[in-house]
Amino acid sequence: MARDKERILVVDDSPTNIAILNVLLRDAYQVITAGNGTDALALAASEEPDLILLDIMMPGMDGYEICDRLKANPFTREIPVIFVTAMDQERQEAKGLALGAVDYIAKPVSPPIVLARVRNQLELKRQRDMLRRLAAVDGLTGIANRRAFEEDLDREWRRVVRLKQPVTLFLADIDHFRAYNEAYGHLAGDDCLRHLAQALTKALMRPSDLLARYSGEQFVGLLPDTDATGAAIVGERLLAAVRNLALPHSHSDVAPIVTISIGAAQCRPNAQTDRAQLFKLAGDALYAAKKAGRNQIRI
Ligand code: GH3
Ligand code: MG
Ligand code: MG
Repeated sequence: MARDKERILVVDDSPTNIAILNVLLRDAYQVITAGNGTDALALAASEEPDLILLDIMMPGMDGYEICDRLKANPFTREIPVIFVTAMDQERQEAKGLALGAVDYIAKPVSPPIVLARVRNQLELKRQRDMLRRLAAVDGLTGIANRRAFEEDLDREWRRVVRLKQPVTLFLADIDHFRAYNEAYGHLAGDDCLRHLAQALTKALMRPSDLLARYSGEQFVGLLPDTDATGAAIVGERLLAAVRNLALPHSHSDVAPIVTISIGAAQCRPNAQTDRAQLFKLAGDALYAAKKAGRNQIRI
């Protein structure tokens, strides 16, 4: 969700230091604070700050260890960390940077330096976030691309293995799309792909369902916690969603409108299950759906 202000987590065991930084930052940013490592790690994971200002010398967990743990956790790894500390020897600064911190500010802090460095790092984070978003999106349709799908698949796959759930993988392919392009032109073909991507997205109802553009005219989807019966229901819904667009296709022998064929494969995976095999089965099922007359799902 969009925030009014960027959020900064200030971690320091000294209430005075926290107060100084809070006064300095609170006009421009939303400041949250932690007085020890345990609270800092919990807040970093739950509040998703855009930047962390981290003291080094603290009783219990010190700043180095906090930084190390932040970088080891996939949920907090990308949050930039600036060390703010009185330990300003070269060796200590180098150690902090080696742990993945992006910058280093010496105490007692100079207000304009703090503000400038915070501003710079937040700007860099904005740019990184934008690049990451762009890299995950298919430029034509605006849905996830294959790269993003494979990343999401890793995560969802671990989850279904852990929860011992069935999972369905499907491939959806436009029927006679070459003829569509030839009849209506490539730009109309691109529009068709965009409409289909939207319709398929809308037809998938669970937040855990994944959909991506797999290659030119193929979409790939993952349906966690879905067995063959569920896959058939979702598949019919996807087929209907495309038919309901009623995009004219005068050169199809299936119907006078654009249709798709779907191949699905399902299994109840364990840690040893071969995902490539599931892709192959879905591909075989797609081929069977095409052979059997298109505009249908095969599992
Ligand atoms: P089938 O029903 O067996 O799937 O036949 P088909 O014509 O859809 O399959 P084929 O693999 O022969 O052709 C796929 C076509 O998809 C060829 C290509 O022109 C078109 N295509 C692939 N990517 C794009 C794209 O990004 N934009 C457009 N407009 N067309 C694309
Ligand atoms: Mg301290
Ligand atoms: Mg096709």
